[in-house]
Amino acid sequence: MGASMGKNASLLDSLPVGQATLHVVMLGLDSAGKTTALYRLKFDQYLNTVPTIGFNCEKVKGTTGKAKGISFLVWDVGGQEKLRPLWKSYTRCTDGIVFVIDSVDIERMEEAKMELQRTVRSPENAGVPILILANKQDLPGAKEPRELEKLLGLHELGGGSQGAGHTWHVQPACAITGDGLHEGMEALYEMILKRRKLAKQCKKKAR
Ligand SMILES: Nc1nc2c(ncn2[C@@H]2O[C@H](COP(=O)(O)OP(=O)(O)OP(=O)(O)O)[C@@H](O)[C@H]2O)c(=O)[nH]1
Ligand SMILES: [Mg+2]
Repeated sequence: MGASMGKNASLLDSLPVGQATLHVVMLGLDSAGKTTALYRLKFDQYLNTVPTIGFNCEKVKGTTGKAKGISFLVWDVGGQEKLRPLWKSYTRCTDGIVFVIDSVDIERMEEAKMELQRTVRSPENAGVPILILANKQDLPGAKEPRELEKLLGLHELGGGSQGAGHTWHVQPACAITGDGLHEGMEALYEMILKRRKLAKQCKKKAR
């Protein structure tokens, strides 16, 4: 993470986390479960969804671990093919990206990988922490996180979950029941925190 972050760290990166609302963008192929996850996080219940044309936006509070009480402004962007070119206007200056995967949609896993890699490799998103939400774990045949790491080429992102390049974390989840969602937000928060700490250190060194 360090190398790419130093160049792109914004002023926001040096602010203490917890005093401001963190901006998070939720992306992923259509029907991956983004809106279901957003409403589950926001209202703590299952709400029926329709395909998102445009976006939904909700303020969500962290409930677990270090993220408890932290506010996240979550932008849930429509995932249909014709809407994907719009993703980059939402990821501009975001603190973190949640990429939602339908863990049983093997047929479109390569497509999901392509979109994820495109998003992550965009220079504007350099160093932005990525939470991969391995959704629909309640369904038979759901791929496990380790398998998804391989299928999505996460190790190609530069250094793995702890090393140089992007920091990422794969969180198994079920948006219908809410299992894993808050744990995922906590993991994302910790990655954001780590990134900001590093940005601060880089600035100190540069002085
Ligand atoms: N079994 C199961 N179904 C889920 C889960 N999460 C979402 N779904 C279902 O998947 C379908 C699509 O969910 P959405 O949340 O609308 O998907 P989306 O990613 O927002 O799709 P777009 O808005 O088109 O990008 C709905 O029928 C949900 O009920 C899950 O964890 N398990
Ligand atoms: Mg949606």
